[in-house]
Amino acid sequence: MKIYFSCSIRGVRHDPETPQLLIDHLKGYGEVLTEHIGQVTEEFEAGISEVEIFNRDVAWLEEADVVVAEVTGPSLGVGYEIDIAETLGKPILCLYEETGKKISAMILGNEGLTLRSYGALSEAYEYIDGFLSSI
Ligand code: 6IA
Repeated sequence: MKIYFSCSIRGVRHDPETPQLLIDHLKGYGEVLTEHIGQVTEEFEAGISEVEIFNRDVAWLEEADVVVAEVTGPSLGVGYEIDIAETLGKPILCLYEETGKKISAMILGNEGLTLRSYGALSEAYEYIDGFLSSI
């Protein structure tokens, strides 16, 4: 299974550890096309242009069997990727941590998405397990 994992990079990154932990869990189900976005370092964006990033990510979205998005921190890129994935007809799981802050109504109000809120990360893993085994 090819998995496109989406999470905030230049938007609000609410917890620096969570993306990599989710990616590590997703790897148990197949190839995570975006595995490099787990760790954002100073060198992270060196050597690749904005156009190359956009084109590569759209190609990966086309290639993916499923999209898993961590949507706790607001991100233009994540919202945009969810829209592209929806247009492509991909199954989409959106996970967000219960922080007390409301997620955009454009996500919460979209009945075409599978939305799950988690407290402990173990709950997020359970939602991933349920979603991916149903595909
Ligand atoms: O608006 P944001 O930056 O928060 O958008 C985050 C989303 O856009 C993520 O889900 C990524 O899939 C995508 N995205 C944004 N920047 C990059 C990126 N830059 N590389 C891949 N996807 C990105 C750094 C490239 C670096 C590893 C050489």
